Amino acid sequence: MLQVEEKNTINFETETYKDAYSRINAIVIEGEQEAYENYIKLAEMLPEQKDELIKLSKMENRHKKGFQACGNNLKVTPDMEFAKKFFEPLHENFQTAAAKGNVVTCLLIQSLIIECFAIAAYNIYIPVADPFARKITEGVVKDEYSHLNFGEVWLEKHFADSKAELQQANRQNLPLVWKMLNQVEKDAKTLEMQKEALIEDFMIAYGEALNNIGFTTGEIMRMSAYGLVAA
Ligand code: PL3
Ligand code: FE2
Ligand code: FE2
Repeated sequence: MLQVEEKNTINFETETYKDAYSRINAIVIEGEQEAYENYIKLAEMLPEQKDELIKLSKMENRHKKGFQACGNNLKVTPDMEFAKKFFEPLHENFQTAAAKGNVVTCLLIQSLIIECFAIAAYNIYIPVADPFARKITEGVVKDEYSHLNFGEVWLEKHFADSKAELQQANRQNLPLVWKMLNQVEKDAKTLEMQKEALIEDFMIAYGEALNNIGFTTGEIMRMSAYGLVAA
């Protein structure tokens, strides 16, 4: 296949770009921080996988530092207050599930939903990123596939016992992803990232994950539709 180098005409120094970046960058930093905390929690909940999960949490901490450097590089101050609010509903659902010992729900929120969201966002961002951020994001997205894989492998192994909880957790949490996407749509567009592309990539990654875990195509379609119904 012929690869044509895409010409990047974005001016990363305009106030408009930097203003949008202050929120998107904060969302990503907060997302990596949440992921870091969530994997530490999961390590407590799954003592057999403790070492592996602590390793994943450390990767998330490195991702956070990488994205902080991206903001610094563009002389942007991330709006962390905005980002905290952005993640609050998903954060609350994870905390509630963890308090109840619902490890399946915790895995669905972190290793499926958040990781697929990150994979979609980072893949769409890479071609339109500034050269510094592109390098960092390329490294990060590789790790995110391995985090998604952790969730897939565990859930596939425990599929029979997890299926009902997964469907319930999907129904509760997928609509939150659409709400989050709607909130970020305008700023993402300023960074030349289209909402439709984000949705498409998210649904592909999420659908593939559900397939790998053991859901049938019909089940995946029904589970995907819940997000749309409540959007
Ligand atoms: C898990 O390892 C990390 C979780 C991060 C979640 C990021 C979600 C980002 C959604 C916002 C869309 C835009 C942009 C990306 C630019 C880097
Ligand atoms: Fe990450
Ligand atoms: Fe991750």
